[in-house]
Amino acid sequence: MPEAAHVGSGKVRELYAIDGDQLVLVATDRISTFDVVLPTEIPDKGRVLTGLSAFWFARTRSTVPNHLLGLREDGRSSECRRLEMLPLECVVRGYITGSGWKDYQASGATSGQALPDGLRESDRLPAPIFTPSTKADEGHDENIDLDQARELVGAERLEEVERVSLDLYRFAADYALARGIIVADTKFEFGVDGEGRLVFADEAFTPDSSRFWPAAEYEPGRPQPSFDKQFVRDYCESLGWDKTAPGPELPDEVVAGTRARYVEAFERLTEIPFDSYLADPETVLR
Ligand code: Q0N
Repeated sequence: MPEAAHVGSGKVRELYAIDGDQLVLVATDRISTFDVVLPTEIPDKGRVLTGLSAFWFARTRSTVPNHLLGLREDGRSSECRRLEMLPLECVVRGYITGSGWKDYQASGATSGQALPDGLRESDRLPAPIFTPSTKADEGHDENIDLDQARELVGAERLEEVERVSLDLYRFAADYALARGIIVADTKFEFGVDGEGRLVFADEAFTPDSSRFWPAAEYEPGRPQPSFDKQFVRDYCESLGWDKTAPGPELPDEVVAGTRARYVEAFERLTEIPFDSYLADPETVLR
């Protein structure tokens, strides 16, 4: 992209500046597991994630404005408004898993919020909770309590992002559950525009920013299979790989099975054939 300056890299996405006001966010086909990016790509994974994000941005505009300006023809690149990002990862958990489950086992709480006794791993919480974390450039984000979050963004902005985050989660989790997918938890990033308005940025309810579980297989008391990455994890576990870089190459059948799961998530949630998205990405916005 010679017309744009590279401004940032994530594990699987790249960010370019078109000018002072506009960015292009490109979702690659890279996949990470156990926090390691694998040498093998999953064809169309980036298109699935870009299309899903755009779908959710279009459907949550009445809750909060977002950074999406348009989708490019390639289906993997989105043009976005350039914002001042808040230094906070806004996590909402509807189920107790991952670092929330670890915190709960150690202390009965997560992010300083007490939880009922007797929860089992993967249990649904009585109500979704807002558990912010700090952005770590390298390695894991660190869970923080609401007092620490308030120091980072101020009391008013924190109240606003908590309310908006919970609203977004309730909407998407209900929507997804009706289509057979549990959104166990999710992570949002917000920015602020030139007028001081809160804007939903980055990605929206993708399998990379959220834990998607197949509702048909949900059974609390154990870890749940990942909707999208379970074949990859199972294959990696079968190798006895030590989960440090470099990760293993994936065989064709694992790649094909994983691609099919990403496409299935897209089609279940959007009710749009993935081929229709490839033919005209803006289908997800209508
Ligand atoms: C921004 N990040 C997070 C993509 C994700 N609209 C925006 N305006 C200004 N900055 C950002 C956005 C957005 N979205 C978001 N970094 C900058 C992480 N990146 C890392 C690279 O890949």
